[in-house]
Amino acid sequence: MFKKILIANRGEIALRIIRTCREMGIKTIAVYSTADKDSLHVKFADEAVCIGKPASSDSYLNIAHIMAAAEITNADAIHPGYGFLAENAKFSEICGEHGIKFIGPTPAMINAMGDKITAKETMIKAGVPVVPGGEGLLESLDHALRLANEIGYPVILKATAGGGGKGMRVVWEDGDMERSFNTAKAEAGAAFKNDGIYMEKFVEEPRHIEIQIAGDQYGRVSHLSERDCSIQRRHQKLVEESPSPFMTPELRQRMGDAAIKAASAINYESVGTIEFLVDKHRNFYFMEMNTRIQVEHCVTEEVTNFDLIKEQIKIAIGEPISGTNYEPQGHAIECRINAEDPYNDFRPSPGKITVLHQPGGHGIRVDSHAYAGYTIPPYYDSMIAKIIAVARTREEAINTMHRSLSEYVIEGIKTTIPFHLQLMKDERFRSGDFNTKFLESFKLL
Ligand code: MV4
Repeated sequence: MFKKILIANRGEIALRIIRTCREMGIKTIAVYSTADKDSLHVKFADEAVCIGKPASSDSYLNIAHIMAAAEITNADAIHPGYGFLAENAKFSEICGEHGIKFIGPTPAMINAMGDKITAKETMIKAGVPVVPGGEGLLESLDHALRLANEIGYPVILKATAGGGGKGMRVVWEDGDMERSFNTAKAEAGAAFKNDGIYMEKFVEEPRHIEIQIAGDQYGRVSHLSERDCSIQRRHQKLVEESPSPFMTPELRQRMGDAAIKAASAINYESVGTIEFLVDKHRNFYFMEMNTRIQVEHCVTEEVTNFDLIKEQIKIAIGEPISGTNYEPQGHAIECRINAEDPYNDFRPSPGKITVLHQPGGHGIRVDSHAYAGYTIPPYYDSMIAKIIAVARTREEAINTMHRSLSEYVIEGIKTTIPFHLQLMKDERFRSGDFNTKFLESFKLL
């Protein structure tokens, strides 16, 4: 087993990884920017190394600084967490060159899913359903117009180097194509230094349902059921749950099979997620694969009783997985608590937490790096806690979540707690009748 793991991340996920390492008897090394010197991950790790100035490019994204920290501390492995370098093929490659195990997929696996057109072609070959559309890059405006008329409007333009919603354009008719084509291309070029775009049929009012998978070094892949992540705002997930209220045993079987095919097609090693769009007729389409542990992994942990970080570390050391698929037991919901003002367009609200009482009690898990007296720096993600409620039924989990939110005391900053309190009482949310457009019409009182 690894003796020492360096955690190339911060915040709640760094703490989450430290907890599992401690249970496994593995020593941990925290890295931190000068803005994070008073962070909990620094205090809780066995060793800590400052890797630079507050800007991510000088610290958590700085490969040279992180590798230097790993060398001087003798790390056997690096866990990238999520965000930052988690899906950086170059980083995975450099770790390998230094004889340090990257706890995640190989560079080839990251690249196979990082380029969306390549990923889609791989999925078609593997027999995974994809959204109908033109194969390959759009060569010209003319090409785009021809293809849109073949597919039928509405269509969506996406960046091949994109993901997570950046640089997408929905086009409803010929007359809108020129402008959309040009802006999509310009945005893609500016955001990803790659202006390649492609086209798909636009699926209206879809659900976002993803399948958690795990693959080992011997080519075996299993799935651990789904998460419904349809409660999103501007491509930021706010609430996730498992099982999906839209799921049926038959759909889980079909989506689970497709997810295993998808991961097997690239011989995927590590934990990962296959994201699908699901329409109202329960047709589902591959959207993208996340080659990392995700923020919302906790809901799967609570309904399957797996520690996914532990599984990820065991896979990295070369242990085989069981090869069994897992059904959710009970129901888990996660609310992301962000330091943002929900009454003011979710504007970030960094600053000092003066008073803090985090919820607890039966059925509640809180993953957070917040403490009373902690100052949230303005440089990074605004998520300060995840509350996960677990119960036998969805209704009970929602009630437990509402109860826990109502006892959460946090002063000094604004948070998204009022938003979640109202959502947990919302009739449409409670009935399970929602899709990715739900929050567009949700009014905070
Ligand atoms: C789509 C779509 C409808 N049709 N593709 C958004 C994130 C990126 N991964 C892909 N996304 C979408 N792709 C087709 N062909 C609608 C979205 C989409 C969306 C997807 C999941 C969750 C929230 C969303 C919000 C707006 C649009």
